[in-house]
Parts: sequence; structure tokens; C-alpha cells
Amino acid sequence: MKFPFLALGALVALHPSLSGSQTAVVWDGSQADHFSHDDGAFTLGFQFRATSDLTVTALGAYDYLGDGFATSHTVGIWRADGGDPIATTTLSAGTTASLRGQFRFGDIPGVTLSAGTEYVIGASEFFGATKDIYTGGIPVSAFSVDPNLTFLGARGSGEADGLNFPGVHFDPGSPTTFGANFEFVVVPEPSVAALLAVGGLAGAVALRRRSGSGGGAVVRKDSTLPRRSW
Ligand SMILES: [Ca+2]
Repeated sequence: MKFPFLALGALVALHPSLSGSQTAVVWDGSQADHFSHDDGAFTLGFQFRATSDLTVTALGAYDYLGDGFATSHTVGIWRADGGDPIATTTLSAGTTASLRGQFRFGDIPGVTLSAGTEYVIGASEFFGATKDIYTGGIPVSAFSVDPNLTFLGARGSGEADGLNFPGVHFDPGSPTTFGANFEFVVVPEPSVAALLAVGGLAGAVALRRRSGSGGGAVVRKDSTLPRRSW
């Protein structure tokens, strides 16, 4: 009865949500036009539309030079029409938060975003020539966006301390600013979840059968045993 295990393994390998988190925006740090102005503090990020149901697993903020933060940054995700953030986390000053690419990330309990819905992400406390520097003027051709979301342009707010809804919205095709980022897993399609459940169940049955034939508990078919009434 090897099929369930093989099928389960194949599904794990094929389905991205089961093989680790994906990153919303991947940028190698190149082609930035500038790094900050002499002002701040800004909350900076971008607007996007989820094209699949996504579970956000970590929120991130850009770390200039990758050498740690001068100050803590709070990162939040809102629905694009505003209101209270639906998820936030604060990344400590220094190098505590994990550096992955150009951003440092902090894990959060999974928050699910719905396919077809627009959201805004922003990270606080980006300053000009002091403290933590943001980066700007990055052409959209210089970074890639995971296919499970659509990039809808940079968002920002300033000059105010703390996490603020980034109310200024830039054209999606114009050079962008970083900013914020996030990691996620794709919520499995119901059919995939059902296949996994079937595979897991079949595997459990096979295990029980194998353990039964190997000296485990054996059910006796003994007509003399009292019948249980329900
Ligand atoms: Ca830095």
C-alpha cells in the first residue's frame, strides 16, 4: 500500500504552500535611484491584490546595507480601504529580526488574505539622512512580484512617528519605494486539501494494517463474546 505515501509526497513537492513560505516582492538591491531624503519619519510600503487566498506568515522592513536597524519598525497590513490594521508586528532595532534578501522579517500568527481583495502593507519609522534609510526610484523592471499577488503601486505616509496608514498612492507603473514586504503560504485549494486528507487517511489505515500484522492487537471473531448494544 505505497500509493498514499507516494501521492502525499508528490503533493508536498508540487504544492508551494507545503514547501515553505514565499516572498511577496524579491529585489536584489539594484537600480535604486536614491536612498532617502532629509526628512521623515515615513510609513512606506505598497498596495497589492491577492490573486490566491494567502496566509501571511511574516512581515518585513527594508534594511539599508543589511547591517541591522537603527530603530525599531512596526509593519502592518490593512485592507486597501483603511480601518485598523489586520496584522502588525514590531521588528526590534539591531539584527534580531531575520535578514532575508533586502528585508528583515518577523514571524506572525497566520493571517489569511482573500483572493480578489486589495490590501496595503507599510513599515514605519523610515527617516531621511538619519536613522533608517528607505530606498526609492526603483523601476518596476528591477524587482519581481510573486504571481499570487498583483503589485498595485507604492504607498506612503509622512511625516509622522509610528505606524500610519499609507494614504498616498503612486501609480503602479512608476518607480517604487521600499519599504515593507511580507512572506506567505498559499491556502491549499479545497481539492488539494481533500486529496491530502484522503492520502493521510489512507496512510493511517495502511499503518494500522501493518502494525496489526506485526503482532499488534488482533480483533477476535468470537461468536461467544457478548455483543455490544448501541
Ligand atoms: Ca541598516
